[in-house]
Amino acid sequence: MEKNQIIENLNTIAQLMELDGENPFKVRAFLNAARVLESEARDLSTLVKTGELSNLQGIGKSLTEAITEMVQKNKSTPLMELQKKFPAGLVECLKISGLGPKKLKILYQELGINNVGELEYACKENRLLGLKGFGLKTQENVLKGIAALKKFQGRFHLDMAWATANQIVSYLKAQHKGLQIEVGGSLRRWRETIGDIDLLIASDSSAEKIIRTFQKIPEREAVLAAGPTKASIRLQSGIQVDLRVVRAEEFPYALVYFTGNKIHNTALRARAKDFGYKLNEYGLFKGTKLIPCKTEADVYAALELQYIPPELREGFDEIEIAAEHKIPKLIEAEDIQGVFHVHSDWSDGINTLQAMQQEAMRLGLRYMGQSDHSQSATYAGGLDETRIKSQMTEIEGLNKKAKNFHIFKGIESDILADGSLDYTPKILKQFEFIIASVHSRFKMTKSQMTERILKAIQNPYTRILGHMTGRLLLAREEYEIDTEKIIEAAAKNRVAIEINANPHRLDMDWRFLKKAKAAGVKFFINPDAHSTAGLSDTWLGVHLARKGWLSKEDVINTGTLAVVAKYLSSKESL
Ligand code: DGT
Ligand code: CA
Ligand code: CA
Ligand code: ZN
Repeated sequence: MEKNQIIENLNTIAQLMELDGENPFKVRAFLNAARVLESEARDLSTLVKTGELSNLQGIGKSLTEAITEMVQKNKSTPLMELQKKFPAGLVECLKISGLGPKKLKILYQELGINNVGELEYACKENRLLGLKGFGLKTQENVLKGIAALKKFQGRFHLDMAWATANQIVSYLKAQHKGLQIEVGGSLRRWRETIGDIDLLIASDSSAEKIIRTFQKIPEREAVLAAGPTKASIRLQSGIQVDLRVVRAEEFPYALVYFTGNKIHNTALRARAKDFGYKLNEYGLFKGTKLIPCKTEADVYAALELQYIPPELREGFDEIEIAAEHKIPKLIEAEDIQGVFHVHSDWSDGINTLQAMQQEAMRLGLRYMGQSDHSQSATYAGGLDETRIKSQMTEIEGLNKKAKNFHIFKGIESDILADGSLDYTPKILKQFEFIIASVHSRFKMTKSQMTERILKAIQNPYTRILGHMTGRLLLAREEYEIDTEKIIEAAAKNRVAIEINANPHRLDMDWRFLKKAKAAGVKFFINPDAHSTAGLSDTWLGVHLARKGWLSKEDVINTGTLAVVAKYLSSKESL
């Protein structure tokens, strides 16, 4: 084993020992040994052979053994033993700068954090704030440390990718007035996670100048490739950006080419071939003659297809359906009239109810469904009966004062392990709506978890099923469930399914929306906001709904206040 690796292992052993509650002297001995080796110029294997190792300052019997094993056998028993005691993901958390083993131990024990993704999500939900020795500053530092670590992970959340893309587009437009530029690739298709950002520019004469500007963007970390019409850079955040410049005439064809996924694009080229054409990024040709198109819609029309919105270009059945001109009018951002699933500082949000109300009004919304956590969610400041009453009084006061805006009184009730909701019926019936969500005990078998959720759906008080699969994108796999059974039960019991628009969730998965719609399910697009800023995630959810082929009519919170109020009171009286 190389010396550098040995030093790293000694440090890791020390950190894991501390996590394990080992005697501080022993921990320090390992840290000290790592430092001694760093400043030791002589060859380690020689020191081992001659027995000189144990003469070094502070290197006693157990350290001599540990180092000798690494040098001679290329492994470390103490390290392996310690690693067995903790989830691998937790060990990974030790790499987060600014987060030492002492703090990590608290997070592991108090919040059940198992990996970096869970930790990031816990920060976003302000879970750290209630812990002893933690504050807003620590939470921010942990998030910064995670961002640094994730640079090397390879995929990125949708919100971060869009923020980055918009920033680059503004930068380029500021330097090149009137620039025609579009985002392409998975980002334009609004995939839930993004590999890299693809940008497409139309320019007949300034390609090289634009490429030069692009390479000079202040956030760059490295230029990976650069030619006369294309370039790739990596930003400090770790995300890669591919830029391509085409002639103005080629732009619509190139945009089609750089937006659809491979399956969609291949099917499109095959269709062009059936028409006796050839389609590529430079144009649609009959022989050598270009079939003129000014827009993407023209390209689709030339292939006798209805325009296919980017979100649908995933290579399922969109081309067949476009050929029959049967793609429905998809939901749009302006259709949203209000939001449900909002947290405040009554539980784990960071803003007051009033601040959430003001922000929702500023966003042009007409109503908000307040749903803090229920009593079992002690980690999130869940509400007991007394606090529910006080919150309801506050909401009534806010409602009296606000014209043209209404807060519905609700709760996000934990679905307990046995499938029941988190309060007695006497309390449950005081709410105007209940979102039922799983927040604990994720590791059940598929049939147990399905039964648990089915029972919650059958509960007459449940109106919305929250973040159905429990996935945390790039962090935690979804729990296993029988999706079809759940969809069927939701339709039958008139329980709406949430499209959770939080960029870490985007759950239920858009791939099942079409099926759920066909079964008769209705949806809510919910921000699951834990701060005023979080309310705007709603519009990410709109694009995910579009990916699932949903229209305005499928989504309850596109209705007016009166319609939604009627919907909420219309289920069999309880
Ligand atoms: P990503 O970046 O992994 O999230 O996914 P995409 O879909 O953005 O993939 P990317 O960046 O490799 O490609 C960008 C776009 O260009 C994507 O819409 C597919 C298209 N594309 C790239 N290379 C080819 C190709 O060789 N053939 C075809 N038909 N399309 C391609
Ligand atoms: Ca891409
Ligand atoms: Ca790319
Ligand atoms: Zn939740």
